[in-house]
Amino acid sequence: MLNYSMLYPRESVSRRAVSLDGMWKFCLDWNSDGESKSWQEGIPGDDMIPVPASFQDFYTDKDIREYAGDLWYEKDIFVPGEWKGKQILVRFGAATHRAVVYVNGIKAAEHEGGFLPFCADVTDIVRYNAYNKVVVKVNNELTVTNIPCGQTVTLPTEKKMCKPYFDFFNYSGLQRSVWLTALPKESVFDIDTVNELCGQDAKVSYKVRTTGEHPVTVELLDAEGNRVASCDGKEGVLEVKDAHLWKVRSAYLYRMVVRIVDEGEILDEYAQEIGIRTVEVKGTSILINGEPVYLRGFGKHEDSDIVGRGFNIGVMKRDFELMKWIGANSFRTSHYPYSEEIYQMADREGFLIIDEVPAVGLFESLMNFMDASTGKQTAFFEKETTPILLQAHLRAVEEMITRDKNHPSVIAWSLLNEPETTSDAAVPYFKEVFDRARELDPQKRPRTFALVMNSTPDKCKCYQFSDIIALNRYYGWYVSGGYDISTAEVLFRKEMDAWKALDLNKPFIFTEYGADTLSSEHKLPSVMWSQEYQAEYLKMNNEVFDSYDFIKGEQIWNFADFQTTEGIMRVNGNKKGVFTRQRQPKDIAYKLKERWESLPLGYKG
Ligand code: EVA
Repeated sequence: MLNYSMLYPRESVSRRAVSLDGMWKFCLDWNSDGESKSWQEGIPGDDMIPVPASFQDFYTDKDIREYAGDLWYEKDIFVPGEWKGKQILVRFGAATHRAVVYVNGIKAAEHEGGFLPFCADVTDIVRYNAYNKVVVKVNNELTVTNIPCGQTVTLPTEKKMCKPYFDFFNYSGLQRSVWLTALPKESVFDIDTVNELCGQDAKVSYKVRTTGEHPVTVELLDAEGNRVASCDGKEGVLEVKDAHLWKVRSAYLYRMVVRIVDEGEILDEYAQEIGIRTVEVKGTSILINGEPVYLRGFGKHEDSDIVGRGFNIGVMKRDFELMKWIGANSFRTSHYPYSEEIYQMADREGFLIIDEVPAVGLFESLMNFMDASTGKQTAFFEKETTPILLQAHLRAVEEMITRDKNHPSVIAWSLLNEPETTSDAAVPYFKEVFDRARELDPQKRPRTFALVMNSTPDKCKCYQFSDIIALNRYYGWYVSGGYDISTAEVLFRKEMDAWKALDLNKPFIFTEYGADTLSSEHKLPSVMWSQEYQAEYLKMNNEVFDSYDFIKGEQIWNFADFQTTEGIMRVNGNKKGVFTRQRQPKDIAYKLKERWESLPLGYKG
C-alpha cells in the first residue's frame, strides 16, 4: 500500500497547492561524493536549470549530455505561517529514475522509478513564515533491477555511460512539475469509481479512503455545475438519471466533489473530473459503452527539442491538435506513464489511452528492435536479480493504476513492452504482474503487453495473460524491407494465419508498425528511408490489417521522430515519425488522415 496519496494536487477550501516550477540550482556529481561534501544542505556552484525539463539538451558539452550518475537540484521554498497545523508535502510529478529528497538538510523522502509521482512529507521539518531549502539528489543510472532496464558502464575515460536496453534516449532529471501542497490533517487520500450503465441512466459506485474517521459526502455535478446526484458515506452509489456518457472523441465530464465533514464544517474538499463510460472486451471486440471501437492512433513519446522528456504544455497542445486533424482516436503511452496533464487533456478531448508502465528493456539487447527480429533469445527472467526487478515492476504497476484509475481516457493497461516471452521463467513473472493489475483496478480494465517480433504464436509463452493481444510488428522494415516487401507480406500473413488458427477469441491490435523515414528524402521509385517507401510500407500493412476481422486497432510507430542513443541504426534519433520532431507532417500523414477519417468507429465491429 502506498504511503502517500496519488491524487493530483488541486486547491479547494481546505487545500493549497503552489507550483515550484521554474529555475532550480543544479549541479552534477562527477565523483559521486556529494553527500560526503554535505550537498544535502546546499549544492555548490551557481548554475540554474528549468524544471520541468530533462537536463541533457541544454548544454554544449557532450560529457554533460551523456552524463550518468547523480544530479543535484536545489530550491528555496517559502512556507506560509497560515499553513501551521496542516500536512505539508513536496510533490514530484516524477524524478528520473530515482531520487532522495532533503529539506533543510534532513532526508524527507526517497523514491525509486522515474515516471510516477511521489511526495515528501515535510510537515515536521519545515520552518513557517520562512524559506526552507529543498535539495534533491536524482540518479539516472540504468540497471536490471529497476524499470526501464539497461546497464551503466565505466568508460576508459572513467566517465560512466548508460546503455539502455530500449530505443529512446535516457532523458532524466526533474522532468515533471513539482508542487508544494498543504492538506488538512484529515484528508481525502484515494478515490475509486466504477461505472455501470442502466438504460438511459447510470450508476457510479465509489469508494473513498481518508486519513481519518469523520463522515464523507459525495456530490456529482454536471458540466454546467448542476448537482445531479449525491451520496453519503465512504462507499456508495451515485445514481445519475439520463446520464451523459463519455464517448470516444466526444467527451463529457462530470465533477465529483468529495468532502469530509464534521457537523456542517468541511474538513477537506477534493474535486476531480470523471467520465461515465464502460470498457469491456467481449470476444474479439473492444467495447466502450457497449459499442465496438476500432483503435486508430499512435505509439508516442514525451520527447521534444531542448527540453527532451520534460513536460511541455505547448507540445502537448500541438500533439492533440495533430491527433485530431489526422483522425486518430487513441494512443499508447509508450514506454512509461506520461505526465498527468496529458491524461487530463485526453479526458477532455475524448481520446483513448493504453497506459503503459515503464517495463521496457526486459530483453537483454542494446538493439532489441533488431535482435528480436532475428529470433534471438535472452533468458531475461532467469537472472538472480529477477525477484528484485519484479518488486520494482509491481510497485510501478501499483503507482500507475492508483494514479490513473479514474481517467475515463484510460481504457487498458500495458504491463510490459517487448519482453522476452519464449522461456518458461517468464510465465510466473507475468502472472504476478497481470494478477496485481487486476486486483488494483476497480474498473477491471483489459490488460495487455506489446509482443516483440520473436513472440510468435508458436514461441510466445505469455500471450494468454493478455485480454487484448498487442503486436509490435515490422514486416517490411526489420524483416524483408525495400524491394523485398512482397516477401514481408507473405511472412506477415503467415504469422497472422497462425494466430487466427489458435482461435483465441480475443481482439488483436497493432501497437507498433512503422518505417524510418527522413523528412528530407524523396525518391522515385522508392528506397527505404524515403517518404515514398513509408507510403508503400503503410499500404502493405493496411492491406494485411484489413484482411483479418479480429484485428481491432492500429497504432503506428511513431507519432513523431524522437531522440535515441546514437548508433549506426539511428540517424540522430528514430525517424519513424508520421510527424517530424518539430511536429510537421511527413507525406504519410495525409494518407493516414484519409484512411482514418474513412474508417467507421466500429470498423469490423
Ligand atoms: C523501433 N521498435 O524499432 C521501435 C522502438 C520501440 O523504438 C520497438 O518497442 O519494437 C520498440 O521502442 O523503432
